Amino acid sequence: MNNLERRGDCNSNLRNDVKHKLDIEAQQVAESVIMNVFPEHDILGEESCGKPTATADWLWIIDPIDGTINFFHGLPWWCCSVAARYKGTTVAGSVFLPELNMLFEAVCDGEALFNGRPIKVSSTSDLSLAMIATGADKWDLDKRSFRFMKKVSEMAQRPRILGAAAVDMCMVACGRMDGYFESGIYTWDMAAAALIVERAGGETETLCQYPKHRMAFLATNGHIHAACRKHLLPMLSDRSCQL
Ligand code: LIP
Repeated sequence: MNNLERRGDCNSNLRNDVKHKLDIEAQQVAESVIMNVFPEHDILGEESCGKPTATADWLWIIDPIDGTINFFHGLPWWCCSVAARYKGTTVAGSVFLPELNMLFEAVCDGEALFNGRPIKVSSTSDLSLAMIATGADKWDLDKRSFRFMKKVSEMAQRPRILGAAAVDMCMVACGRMDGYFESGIYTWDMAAAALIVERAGGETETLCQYPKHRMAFLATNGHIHAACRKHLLPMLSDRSCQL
């Protein structure tokens, strides 16, 4: 938190993304802490400085700042996300929002917690009454841009673009959102929050897997999952989906 005055300290500020120096510094701190205790483990992160290929049984998945552009512009809607996987299964995950002092966490055989208290997904079962978080999908700004935003707007009561995938999914886990979908997020965006949604009684699904850890991902309260999938999956078939 003592780096908030460095919000503007970025390596690049582009139309579609901000590369922030604190992303790299925070990743390095997280890696050194983990490697000091578990030198034989592997690490995967958005700013990964770790080993290039994951061969160990244990893999730590780190997004030091999820919601980087929010952080850069001064919005508190960003988080640090860490997950631990054992032989490919996520066994623990935590998502912390430093400026809002909100900690979401879960282990694979326990309850999802928000600041230490159990949470559960919403009971909304009518998709037309659901609030769904999504992303801007504005890449390339071609005719395909915003088509997912348009679809979510059509199928749900309201879409919301809040700019931090892991936080959006934690809102699903605590019942303040009914679902989350994005057509292109990364393993480090979703790894911890997906476990939290599942342990809160929700459902998560990779609708399409793309190269380099990128995917189309859906997380819901479970009740609206099939309806969301029915609307979204046909839109994904025309991309390099590996599923
Ligand atoms: C962000 C995601 C967000 C997505 C943004 C960006 P970052 O991650 O959390 O959901 O819409 O495009 O990818 O880059 O801030 O860690």
